[in-house]
Amino acid sequence: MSERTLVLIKPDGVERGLTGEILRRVEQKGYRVAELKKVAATQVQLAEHYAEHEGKPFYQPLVDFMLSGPIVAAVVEGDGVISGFRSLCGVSDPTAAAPGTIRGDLGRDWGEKVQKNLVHGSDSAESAAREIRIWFG
Ligand code: IDP
Ligand code: MG
Repeated sequence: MSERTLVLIKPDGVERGLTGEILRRVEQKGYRVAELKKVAATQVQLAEHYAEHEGKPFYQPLVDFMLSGPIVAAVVEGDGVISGFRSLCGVSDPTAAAPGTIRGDLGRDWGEKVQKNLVHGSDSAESAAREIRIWFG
């Protein structure tokens, strides 16, 4: 089986009506959306998903943001998709993210304690396996 990554369209992306545009970019790149669902994240899922960031100043704002509305979770498949989707996303800070990327084209700084940057993508094979388990069981 080819590589799989966990993609989340965060509450800002869903709220702004960008779900289709983000999935379009994934599909247009040639990746396959293998699983897709709209969910309300739970505290337990987010504590596990963002465990590496616990204790950082943006941790609680990040969790509150992820609880603020529905998210769309997807498993995306294709050779090289883990780093390939990170490239499609651009860097975390939407102001610095390059034009042509999801965060660079569609995101901006809103002056909040957490950067609302539309999407999450797993950063390694280990993270992908762990995160797919959290969101898809
Ligand atoms: P990533 O989503 O690009 O992998 P991470 O460093 O894993 O970025 O951080 C998780 C999320 O936390 C980011 O996507 C962003 O929403 C938020 N975040 C990260 N660093 C900061 C920061 O310095 N200030 C505010 N929010 C941040
Ligand atoms: Mg990360």
